[in-house]
Amino acid sequence: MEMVFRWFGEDNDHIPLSHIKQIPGVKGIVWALHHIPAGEKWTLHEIEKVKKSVESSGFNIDVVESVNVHEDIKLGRSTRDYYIENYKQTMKNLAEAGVKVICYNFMPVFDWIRTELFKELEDGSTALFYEKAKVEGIEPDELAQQILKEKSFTLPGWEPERLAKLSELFDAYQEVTEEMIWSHLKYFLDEIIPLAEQLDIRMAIHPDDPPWSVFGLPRIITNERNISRFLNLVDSPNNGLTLCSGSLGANGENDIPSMIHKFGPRIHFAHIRNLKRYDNGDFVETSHRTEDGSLDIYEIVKAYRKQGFTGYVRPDHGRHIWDETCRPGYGLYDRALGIMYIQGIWDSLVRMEKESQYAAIK
Ligand code: CS2
Ligand code: MN
Repeated sequence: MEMVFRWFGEDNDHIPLSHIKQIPGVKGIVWALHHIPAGEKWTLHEIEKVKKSVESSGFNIDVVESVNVHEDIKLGRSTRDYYIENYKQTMKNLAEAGVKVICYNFMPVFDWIRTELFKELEDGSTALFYEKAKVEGIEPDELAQQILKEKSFTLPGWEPERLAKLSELFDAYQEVTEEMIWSHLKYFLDEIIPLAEQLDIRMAIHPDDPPWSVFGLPRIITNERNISRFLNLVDSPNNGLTLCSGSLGANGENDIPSMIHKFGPRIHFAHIRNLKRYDNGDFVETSHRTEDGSLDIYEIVKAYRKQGFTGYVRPDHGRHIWDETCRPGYGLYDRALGIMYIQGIWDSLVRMEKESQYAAIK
């Protein structure tokens, strides 16, 4: 397991790399060119700039999250080939710079969805919250307005160019069924996975967050059965997963440790976080600690250890604590606590294995 930390860039993140360096065990920065709209090429020149600052701070740039997929590709429009060519060029440039894993998603229109970004928890910290009834009773653009009223940060997944075209996009998806999304995804994979094999890049799709249909939009990367189907669309080790415990775990029927065992070597990137599910379908993000949420983070880390997981892992989101002013989910403090919890479990599992081997020899 290699610990990495998401960082939004020199001008776009309040956390300096030197502070990330003080979190024990972090080897790499998860990054992206956030200013480049989906569908446009990432030039080698722009990539090299990030590489320089990240590497000079003592981190690797092995993991990118995300190279976003243009809506025309998801919609299967005739213009998709143009955007796929751009995507391939970006992959080539990233490979040239030394990138190993590209995280992306295939969610129509929206990336993740929440109804509140700073919901107060019992201990006075705040966290991302999803209220089912609210999503069911609101128009998507109204929710977007509410979410974005706090203008002090940019939100990945809620980029202005995406929101500017909201109603046009909703119209375009009217006729698009889940089966059509599957076939558009297959078309995309047939194009990019052979190139990923040549370049030695591992593609890692992120599950849909939350893992169910929202606003009537089709969503397919939602459960074990669908993930198996996804992996078989193109059965190559380079066609893999970002296994996000918090995204999939919003549905209590998703058994994350069992997925880790089932998909083992196809998981290239692990997102680990906890959340608390309520009976009415709401959920709130919590600290990583098993006792604080509905997911058994101990069992999740144990499943990775048993799989001999050597991929990348990040703490995904954290709460906002100690009065930190930060981008929702992406503060320094709680993600650092999450890292220490994950590493604490991992290290004690390693020690227990050694001790039992030692006992067996004696
Ligand atoms: C992330 C997603 O910030 C987040 O909530 O989990 O935006 C994630 O980066 C993308 O879905 C991955 O493509
Ligand atoms: Mn995630």
